[in-house]
Amino acid sequence: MAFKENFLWGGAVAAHQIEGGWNKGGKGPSVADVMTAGAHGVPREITDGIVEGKYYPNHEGINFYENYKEDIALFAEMGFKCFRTSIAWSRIFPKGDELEPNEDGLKFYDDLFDELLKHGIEPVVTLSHFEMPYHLAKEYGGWRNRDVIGFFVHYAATVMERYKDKVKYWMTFNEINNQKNTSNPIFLWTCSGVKCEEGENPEEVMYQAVHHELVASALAVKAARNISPDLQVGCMVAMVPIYPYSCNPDDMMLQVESMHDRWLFADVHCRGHYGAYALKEWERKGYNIKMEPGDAEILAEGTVDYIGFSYYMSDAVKTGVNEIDPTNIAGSSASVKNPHVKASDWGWQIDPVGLRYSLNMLYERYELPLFIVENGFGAIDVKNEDGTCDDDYRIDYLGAHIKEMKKAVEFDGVDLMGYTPWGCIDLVSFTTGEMKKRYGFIYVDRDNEGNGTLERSKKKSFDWYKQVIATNGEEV
Ligand code: P53
Repeated sequence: MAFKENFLWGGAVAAHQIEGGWNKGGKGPSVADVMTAGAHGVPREITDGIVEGKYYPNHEGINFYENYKEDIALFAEMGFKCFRTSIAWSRIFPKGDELEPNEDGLKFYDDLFDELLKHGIEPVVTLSHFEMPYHLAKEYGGWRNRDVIGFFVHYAATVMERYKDKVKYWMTFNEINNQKNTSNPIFLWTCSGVKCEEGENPEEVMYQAVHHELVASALAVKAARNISPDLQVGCMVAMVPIYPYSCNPDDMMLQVESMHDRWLFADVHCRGHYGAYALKEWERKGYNIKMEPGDAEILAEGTVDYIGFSYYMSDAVKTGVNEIDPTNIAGSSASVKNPHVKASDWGWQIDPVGLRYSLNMLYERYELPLFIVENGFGAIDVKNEDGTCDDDYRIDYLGAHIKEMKKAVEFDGVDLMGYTPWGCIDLVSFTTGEMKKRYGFIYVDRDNEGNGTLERSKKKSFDWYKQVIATNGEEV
């Protein structure tokens, strides 16, 4: 058998994309609550506060806040061993800088985790998934401000202490490396609550915010160790591996340089210090990234227990290309289309082999347990009259990825903890705010404008995934 007996099959979501109830139970607004809906090629607008008359799809999400019991029953029916979600920070600390947590918010997650455990489903929890309190972004400038470290660590320690007997697996910052792409303001905003001013260098601002987050992540790891030796804290990086377009040595070297954009974050999380290439980049560009005495020790002491990562697509780079393609979400300035792979309707390049490649690269580099906490196929689904949906393309996508993941375990010896496909129930797309970009095994009746009954129904992939789990990945 390829996968361990206790392999964590499940599904993944984020609070802001499913919960709704954006102002219920004392929750404060988060950075996701001021983002309007966009579309492929149409950016989401980040408004100054909540503006009347605008449509904010995350305000209602798919109303998991009130419907979670029914949804968890469906996950249990598929045989989920785990369920990855995030805690909405602003449910616990509505503004972010309070001393006392909001008991209603804490109670909501107690009930949610109890419901999961009742069904034998292990919660896997991200502390910060693009939903920091809006107040911290607006009044403090988000993670560019060092004070946010203290607020985050207080929040992290509060929830880890509260749920230590219910939640074993934690991750600090979702896709912390997304913000490396400063060409689209959505990434700095959602990762860090940062908006750049005229005349600022967004990359320098980004590195400063990232440094604060990395210190905060290390402090959260240290806090977890004091709370309970049972807790496992991981990082979470978006792994979009970059290939050289050709075997031209210049393309190969460009690939190595481009991959530094990916490694920088995981290097600090896993090794406890910045790579030499990062320090050289700051020196070359004249960046002044402020660090305090003691930061180096904190980073060294707070390395993670495992690596959580998302994998959707690969990318390729070619020398001589110098234009950013704004529709390429994965892209660096040298990105080109890979002629050997197809792409989704949103231009995400479909490459199952790239998952095996990623597992190998990560495992060789860090030799830490790996957890694929997101993978999936965003597509336009058509619901049949009887509520079913023939999403064979999704079965093909996920099946092909699971086969490659199996090779990584069987042939390459990678230590893999689990697999949680993204958006196991349809939810609000992060990059576009659409509902029609669907990932789920479970269809949710809601459209881009917020119309629909919110009724849940099973897609064809529902029974397929149930069988995958029942056979521990033997029948794909
Ligand atoms: P949507 C880029 C590359 C890989 C994953 O995205 C990414 C991104 C975008 O930054 O984001 C993750 O909904 C993210 C989820 C998100 C999911 O991918 O735009 O962790 O919150 O929903 C899918 O199709």
